[in-house]
Amino acid sequence: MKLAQVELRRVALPLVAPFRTSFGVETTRDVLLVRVVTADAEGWGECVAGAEPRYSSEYVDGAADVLRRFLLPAVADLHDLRPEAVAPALGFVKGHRMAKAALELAVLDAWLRSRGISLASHLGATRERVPAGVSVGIMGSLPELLDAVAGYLDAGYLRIKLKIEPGWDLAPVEAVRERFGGELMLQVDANAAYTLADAGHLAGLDPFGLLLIEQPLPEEDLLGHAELQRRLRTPICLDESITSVKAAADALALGACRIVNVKAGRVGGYLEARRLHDLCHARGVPVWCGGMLETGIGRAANVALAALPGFTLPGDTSASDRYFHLDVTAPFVLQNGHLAVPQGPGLGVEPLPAVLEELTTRVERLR
Ligand code: NPQ
Ligand code: MG
Repeated sequence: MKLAQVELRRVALPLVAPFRTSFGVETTRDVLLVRVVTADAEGWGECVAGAEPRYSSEYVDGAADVLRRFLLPAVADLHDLRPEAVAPALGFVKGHRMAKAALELAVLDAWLRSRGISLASHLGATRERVPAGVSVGIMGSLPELLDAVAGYLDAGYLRIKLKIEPGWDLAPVEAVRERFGGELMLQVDANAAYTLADAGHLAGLDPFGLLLIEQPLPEEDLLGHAELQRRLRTPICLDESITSVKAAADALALGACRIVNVKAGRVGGYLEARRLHDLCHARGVPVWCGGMLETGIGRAANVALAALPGFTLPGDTSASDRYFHLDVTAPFVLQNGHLAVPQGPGLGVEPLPAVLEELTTRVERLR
């Protein structure tokens, strides 16, 4: 396989409601899609970088720039373009994992389509549907939060994740436990908003029986997470800190976490994400699939990944309508709290041409 043409397409998806986290408020998802064309097939990938570098150092204009100037030329030089060849060919570029992951996914999709193999089976999926959790943003008041959680539980979501920050942590957890009971699968995500000085305060979450607390401290602070874990009963799960299999191995060796959030974009691609799953599975460490407000393209890939056997906790693999009125693919819908794993070749989904046109803000064609 050889790269013939590439399209960098920017799409803007208005969110059904603002999504607030400790790092900011999102009202529109500005997404970069990558389309690769080869003689055999075409394929799509999605870059999960945000519009601004708030979740991590990557941002969508930066991803487009590094793809255009460095990543695409390196992959265009490959005469035997196979999915496993992409990451090594891009290794000379430091970082930019979300940009690399988007390109690798587009190549994977094209390669698997040309062979009639689904991404799920290629990755080693063992299930045909995956349990769905939902991430609930920081709200203006507790009644608003309880209404939102009630709506998601009515829709069938099997696990609730509350976004937290200093000033919005113990009270929302207590209110949700009081209203919905102790059996509800409940976890929280701080997106790095705390410091070790908050250890005593965060220990106040322990009585609520949470599944986990996600990324309480900054990305670089593995030792801080290890110290915090010694002071908490609630398991720490790392998200932002897990930038590679190596970072995960180090975090586990240090005792910085007991659970791992797997996001392919954050670790540079679905093949590295599979290796991350394999490492954790071999060590008996539970993993679950994170989410980055993906369109149906990235969502399809996440659902395929989440069908691997080590994904023992429900993921942030929500239905399309959790975020969007209109998705670029046929929407993913909740069926008894689960999403069906696409079974067709490659991603098993593709953009709907009319919707894609309607949502596109910019197209760049390269060859
Ligand atoms: C998390 N996701 O687990 C992320 C955070 C997140 C579903 O909670 C644009 C780009 C918006 C990246 C919103 C969920 C985002 C984003 C939230 C990442 O930490
Ligand atoms: Mg997170």
